[in-house]
Amino acid sequence: VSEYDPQVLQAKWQQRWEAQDTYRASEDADDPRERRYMLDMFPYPSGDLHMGHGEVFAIGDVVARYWMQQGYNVLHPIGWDSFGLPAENAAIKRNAHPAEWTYANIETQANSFRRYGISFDWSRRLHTSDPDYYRWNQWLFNRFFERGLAYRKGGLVNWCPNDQTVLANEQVVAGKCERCGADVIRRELTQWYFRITDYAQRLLDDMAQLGEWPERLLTMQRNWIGRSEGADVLFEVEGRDEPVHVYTTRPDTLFGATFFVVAVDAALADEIVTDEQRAEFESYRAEVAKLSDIERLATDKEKTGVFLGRHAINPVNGERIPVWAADYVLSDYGHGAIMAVPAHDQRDLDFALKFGLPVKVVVHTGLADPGETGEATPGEGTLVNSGPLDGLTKTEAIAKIIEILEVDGRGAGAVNFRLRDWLLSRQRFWGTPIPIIHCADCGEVPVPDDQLPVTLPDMRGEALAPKGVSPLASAEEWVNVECPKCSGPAKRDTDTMDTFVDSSWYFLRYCSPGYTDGPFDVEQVRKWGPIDQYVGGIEHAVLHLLYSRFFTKVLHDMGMVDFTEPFKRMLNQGQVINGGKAMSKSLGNGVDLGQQIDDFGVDAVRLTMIFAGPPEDDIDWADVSPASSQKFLARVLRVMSEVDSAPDVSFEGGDVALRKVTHHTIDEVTKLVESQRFNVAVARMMELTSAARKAIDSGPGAGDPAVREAAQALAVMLSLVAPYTAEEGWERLGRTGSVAFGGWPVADPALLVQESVTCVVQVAGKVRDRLEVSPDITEDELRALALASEKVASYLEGMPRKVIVRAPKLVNIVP
Ligand code: ANZ
Ligand code: ZN
Repeated sequence: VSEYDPQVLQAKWQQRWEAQDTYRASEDADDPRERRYMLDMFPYPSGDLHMGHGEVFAIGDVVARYWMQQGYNVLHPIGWDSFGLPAENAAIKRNAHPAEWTYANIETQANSFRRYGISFDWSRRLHTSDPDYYRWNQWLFNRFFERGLAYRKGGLVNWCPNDQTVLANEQVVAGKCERCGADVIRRELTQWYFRITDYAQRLLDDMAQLGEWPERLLTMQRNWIGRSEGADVLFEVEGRDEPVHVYTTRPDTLFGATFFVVAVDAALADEIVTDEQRAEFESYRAEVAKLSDIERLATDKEKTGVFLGRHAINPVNGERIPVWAADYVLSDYGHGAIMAVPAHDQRDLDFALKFGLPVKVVVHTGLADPGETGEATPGEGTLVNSGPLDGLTKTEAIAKIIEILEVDGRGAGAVNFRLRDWLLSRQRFWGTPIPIIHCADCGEVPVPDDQLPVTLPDMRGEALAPKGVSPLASAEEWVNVECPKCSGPAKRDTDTMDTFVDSSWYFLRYCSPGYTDGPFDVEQVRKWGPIDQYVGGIEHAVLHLLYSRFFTKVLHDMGMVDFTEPFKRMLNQGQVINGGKAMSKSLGNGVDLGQQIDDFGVDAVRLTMIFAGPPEDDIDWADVSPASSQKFLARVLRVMSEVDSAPDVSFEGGDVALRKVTHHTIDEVTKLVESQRFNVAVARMMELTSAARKAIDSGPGAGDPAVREAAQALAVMLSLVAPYTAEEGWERLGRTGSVAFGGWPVADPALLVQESVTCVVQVAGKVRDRLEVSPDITEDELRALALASEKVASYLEGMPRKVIVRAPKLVNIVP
């Protein structure tokens, strides 16, 4: 492939694209083109780009370039999610400032992106760690604060002992820190929260707008929000004045409640435990504090608990039931206390069997007694042992008991969500300072908008080391300020914001990146938003993708955006793995993107990624061949170089057979790109390349207009995946301007007509009809056609017959 030198093409075209600002979105208000917004999740600047980046951005670029070819004014921006822990850890190690590491890595990645040929509009580049970006995080925080959507509360929070910071629930995965993998523990701390729970129902309802999101993603969000319907029931507890609330999804089983459980870490447990039971309770509580939620809730975990020495009264039948504390009841779900119905709930049954508590069946399901089998019966059935509910179905009983409870003032129907408020304080340095000043007299006072940004003080090296309190606390000069309200001595809040705040609205900033009167120009967002296609990892399902939806709704309520969902269509790419396993240092199976590019060229690497399979699937780098991709690209470029006709030649008189192949390919590739089956689209381009090659070598020859037509269509279609080769080919075809705007080819319907073959229909050995049929016709279809033929019909009257079908060419009807 000597004549195909990818590195030479890259150098040549990269330089031209930059000089001509080829992919810049037009800001011209008079530009008549419809707008489209294509976004890839912005990268975190940890070192150079890796294979994963290579894949996401290759996929996103197919979409962006397709729209450019179709004549849209496309916004395809890039920026960096540049606050966060790794920068800080690197700074501590090198005794440097986190900014040094961060911005050096950003430069490295920016250069790699340019080389990788992604069609970014570089003029809109942003970095979330720039004060003129994070200033607007603070401004938005103030707006949330004014609306009661940002608030501070004490409580048990997730704490990563390794990163020495709190984590949001969404950042705890299977009991471990999402970032570093350490076991997360619980700590009692006062922290800032965003009231995302106020939006729980809308986050669910608006999913109706997300028909073009992967179902898997929607399911994950739906489960995370976790809406359930049931009832709040009030139980009197002996020795306590106020009744205690429990939330249950099965109020129909109220007559089967045989004990009561309070979360061991709930204030209520501490309050009601009797003196005799206190010692045992406290030691149990200390044990549980070491466990994560996941461990606490694991269904296979042996049940544990202690009796609190008190009894509760069942509101419907006055029965006294013992009150226990246990870890399988969570303090921050429902009301942190439950009525336990062991016959119909497995966790309650396990607990009852362990501690010898009674099991009372109240729904007859036809299954064996749970007290005997150890298997609870949660399913449908008929109510028994339940007074006024006897004989009812589960659904009827739920309605009836809610009615009874409401009449008696002992409960009411209720809806509950699993979603918790978003904990946003972090005890780390490299983030957005929370713009609050704590004053002994005035309380929490927001830093006035005109004093934003609150910038980070200059701190470096050891001063940033995690100590369990925010490093900012030691910057005394920075911390001690005047109260903006009373001018008395006050202190800044020393926590920084979760970096997911930064990414919750960056896509809006891209619409007007230099804007100084607000986080974004409302008019520009009206023009560009919402995002037409978003591409990024499924790992953000209940993090970034949920938070961004929440922010968008709040901004909508503030009148700043006119849509309620930020991302119309979502694609979750697969991972690049090697040898069937995720790439990792310990396995030594890492593949370096830069090295692949050095070896095979950008286009071959990108083509390999796209050709490997559907974009949602993982790519096993051990199964693909960038070397064959490179050979293919050399072959296409040769075809384009050999075309021997004028750029303005009419295709009309060209070889019809090749023209048909070209137009079929255009038709199919268009449909395939629309339905995001990019890999098959590439396969079709390969077929067209072979057809053009054949036409040159053993067909009508390189001067036939059909060969130019095929080559030009190829250049445009190929530009989606292999922009350098396509650009070079376009130039060699004598075309001016970038191939990126060559214009998507349109298939001519006249050239799409199916080929047909002639089928002979014989009756008793004599030809009676000829039918024009598709070469793909099935035997059944052909039999039906032949028997329906009028010419044949007269010969068949009264004749007993056997029909022999040889599709597509022969039907023989014999007596
Ligand atoms: C009695 C009952 C009987 C229940 C039965 C279930 C089956 P979802 O669907 O997740 O909302 N529950 C309530 N608060 C809890 C807490 N803080 N920690 C652990 N479990 C809690 O589940 C609601 C059900 O989970 C509630 O309905 C309650 O148990 C339990 F046959 O009440 B049920
Ligand atoms: Zn004050």
